[in-house]
Amino acid sequence: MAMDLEAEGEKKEEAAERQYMEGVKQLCESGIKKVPNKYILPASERPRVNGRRDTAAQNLSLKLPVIDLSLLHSKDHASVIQSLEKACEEYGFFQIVNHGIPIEVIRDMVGVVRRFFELPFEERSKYMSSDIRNPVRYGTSFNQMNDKVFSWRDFLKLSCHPISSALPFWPSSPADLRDKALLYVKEMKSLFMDLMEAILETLGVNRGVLEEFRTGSHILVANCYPVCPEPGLTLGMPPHSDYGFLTLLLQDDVEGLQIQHGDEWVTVEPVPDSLVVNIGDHFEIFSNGRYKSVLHRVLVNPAKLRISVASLHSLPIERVVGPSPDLVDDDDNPRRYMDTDFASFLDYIASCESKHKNFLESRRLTPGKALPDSQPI
Ligand SMILES: O=C(O)CCC(=O)C(=O)O
Repeated sequence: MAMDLEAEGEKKEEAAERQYMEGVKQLCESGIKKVPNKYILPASERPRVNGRRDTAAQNLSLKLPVIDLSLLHSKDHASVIQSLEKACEEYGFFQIVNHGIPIEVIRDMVGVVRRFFELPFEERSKYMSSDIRNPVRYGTSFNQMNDKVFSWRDFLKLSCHPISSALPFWPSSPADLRDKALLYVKEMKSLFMDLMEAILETLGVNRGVLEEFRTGSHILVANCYPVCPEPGLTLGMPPHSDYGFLTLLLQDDVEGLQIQHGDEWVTVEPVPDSLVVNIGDHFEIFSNGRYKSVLHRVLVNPAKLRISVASLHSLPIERVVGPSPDLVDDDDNPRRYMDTDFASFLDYIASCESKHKNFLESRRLTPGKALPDSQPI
């Protein structure tokens, strides 16, 4: 009898685990009224502690620097470069407006992503894969193969480089997804190149590396954060930093993104049709620590589903990234990071819970830590 009960309990648990793997959208459609234990964070990691609301919930939100990119190619070039430098140094995050991307391309992208997540589960699940090297991947949580506590988020990841070999793998439904996403991806790439050129100028480094970014890695991550019945118990994404050089983030009009600024978590207010830009781990390494990749997380809410689309850019995946020689000086500014490459980052996230900035920490040099033999870029 006891054995029967135990076996039944195990069966139920296995069924629940399978259901969690199918994603939050699917879970919500089963009519849950409470957040399952699988998603409940330890009290110290929750967005509200002891019933008190945290900074975001008190509506203390941060006005990130807003940069008008149309001025980059005007007589105000020097002042835009100065604002970019200040934004990268003080915040690691900024918003851009007048970026030149047609508004319909932006709105169509959010629209088609929303329609993708509204598809029946059978359609979405065709793209499920636990292989992080797949050119298309539908999944849930942050790192679902390793997360002990799941995040309240489903995602669709699309490889964008080389585009001709990635495109045939992208979802064929909704029927306009490939067209809409392709237009968006091309705009993102060109905006990324403009931003990189300007930010390399702020660092005063040799800009020879710019050409290499043309064939660099580019991944699009569409995120869906369904309505959550108990948003104080879980997160849409745990605190993390991004691995690449720059992330260009499109968020809809629903608040959720928070960045760590000083000791506080502060909400990044959505600005219509703008993009949020942030420094990634590779850029922190390249700048030898001058520009920091900043921890960020996502809150969920009880009223509105939220959509965001992150465009992650870096150098070609086989390329070794290290501090720029122009920013290393053995006497005054010694090298602070080991070289790294994309393959070691992928191995790292496949093998552990990649939260916070622990990949970057693994590359940080401390006095006495030996340098590997590879060369910096
Ligand atoms: O949804 C957001 O606002 C942030 C997404 C994010 O941090 C990511 O995709 O890495």
